[in-house]
Amino acid sequence: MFRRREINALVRSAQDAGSLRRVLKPLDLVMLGIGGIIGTGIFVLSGVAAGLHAGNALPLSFIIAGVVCLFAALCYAEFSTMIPVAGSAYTYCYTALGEIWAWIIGWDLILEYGLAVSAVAIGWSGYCAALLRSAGILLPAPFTHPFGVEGGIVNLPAVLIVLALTLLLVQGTKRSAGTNAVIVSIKLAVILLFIVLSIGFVDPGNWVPFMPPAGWFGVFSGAAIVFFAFIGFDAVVTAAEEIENPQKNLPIGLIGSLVVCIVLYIVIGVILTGVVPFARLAGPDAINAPIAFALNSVGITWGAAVLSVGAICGMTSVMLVMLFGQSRIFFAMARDGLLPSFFSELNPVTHTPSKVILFIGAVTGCIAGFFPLETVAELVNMGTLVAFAIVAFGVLLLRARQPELSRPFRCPYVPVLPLVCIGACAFLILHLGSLAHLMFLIWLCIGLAVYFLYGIRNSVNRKTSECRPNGSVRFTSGAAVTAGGPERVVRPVTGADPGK
Ligand code: ALA
Repeated sequence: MFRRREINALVRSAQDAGSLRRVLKPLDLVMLGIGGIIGTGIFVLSGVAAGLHAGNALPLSFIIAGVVCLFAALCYAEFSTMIPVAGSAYTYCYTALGEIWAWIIGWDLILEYGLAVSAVAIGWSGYCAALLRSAGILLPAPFTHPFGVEGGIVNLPAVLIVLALTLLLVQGTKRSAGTNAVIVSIKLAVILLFIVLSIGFVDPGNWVPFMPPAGWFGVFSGAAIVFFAFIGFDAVVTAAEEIENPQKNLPIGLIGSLVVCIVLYIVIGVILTGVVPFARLAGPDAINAPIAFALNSVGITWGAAVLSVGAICGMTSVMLVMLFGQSRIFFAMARDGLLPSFFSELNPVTHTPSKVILFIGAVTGCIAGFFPLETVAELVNMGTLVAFAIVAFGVLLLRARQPELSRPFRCPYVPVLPLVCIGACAFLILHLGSLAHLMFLIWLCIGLAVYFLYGIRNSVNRKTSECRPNGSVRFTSGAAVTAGGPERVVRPVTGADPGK
């Protein structure tokens, strides 16, 4: 349960035959990050955060959430350059904390990415229906709502968009990255359009008073909500095995995409609250589309329509990145034997884990089609904050346990920065609802049951490793620790570790 993977062997095994192709460049990564970040959070939740919690201090909420994410990104950067293999926080925990912790974090990330895809698909469907309605095309209610909601049977557009993106991802990573770059360019363009069109309508009188009625509590509650708007940058590291020169390019992708989004969000927050008195953002007309509402309110209706198209594009790329990230976590967990080997088989033509992508697409598509997920954003935030805190803890632990390891990127101000990151994540978790806490615990219990019934028995570590006195585990580099097919053999090391 507490065995750890040995880093050099882990990297070697990922480089062996059967692994993914390194095709992603720095710009692809920044685009991948932005693709995962800008979506429902800014286009929908910014209105909720300003109207109901943070008021004119919305930019402060963005700064707080953004800084927490930046600290987490620096911790991710240290880990991901040290261990540039698929699996993200899951793999880092395997090396720093041990198998059971890796399982918990992997299970947590499956929840985060899966529900994020479903939630964004539902939002996407709502935006699409509204845009078509404004063009005079009415979609039938039974096929735009889940069963039991407003006469609905299935939210068909949500299912179809998830399936379409699933098929795109199966085609191959480079093609997906290319499509993502086009979509991200469109959404950046509409955000810049919003800034240019609305900046002339800012009334500084709207910014008074600056602090919300609930004071700092409102600002922090707003930060706990808009945190959702930053989720997604961590998906960059799930592509670690498909990145050229990951030691150099991963930090660029992680930190670059996050900084671009922090700056854009602060500017949008300032302009939004300057154009519309914040209390109006909580109104029924604004709550689902606050940014388009701001343009409509100053009479630029064509701009609002263009922005809606951009928002739809934005949500599309978020789903693409999240689906991508989830498939790579599954892939890594299955490669380690903690999930059935079926999930780690690569398609020989496209070099993608196509079976797992199709499986995930089907499950998240069903959730999007049949469930009204009101508390999903909170649950997604919960899962992500837990993941960030564990990664920061892992950085501290590995610095103490293995200070001699080569770290191409070093997180600055250790141990202060990771400790602040852990504290800030815990603080934001406390600002989330109790339902999210409860649902998270239930998901965790299900995960532990799966681990003890399947993972612990089939773990590659357990079957093929030799435990060192300190509990870490070595593999020979002669075979890939990939899918569990009969041709893929992993031999325990009996002599010196050649990677040392
Ligand atoms: N950050 C992503 C969004 O806002 C999850 O949609």
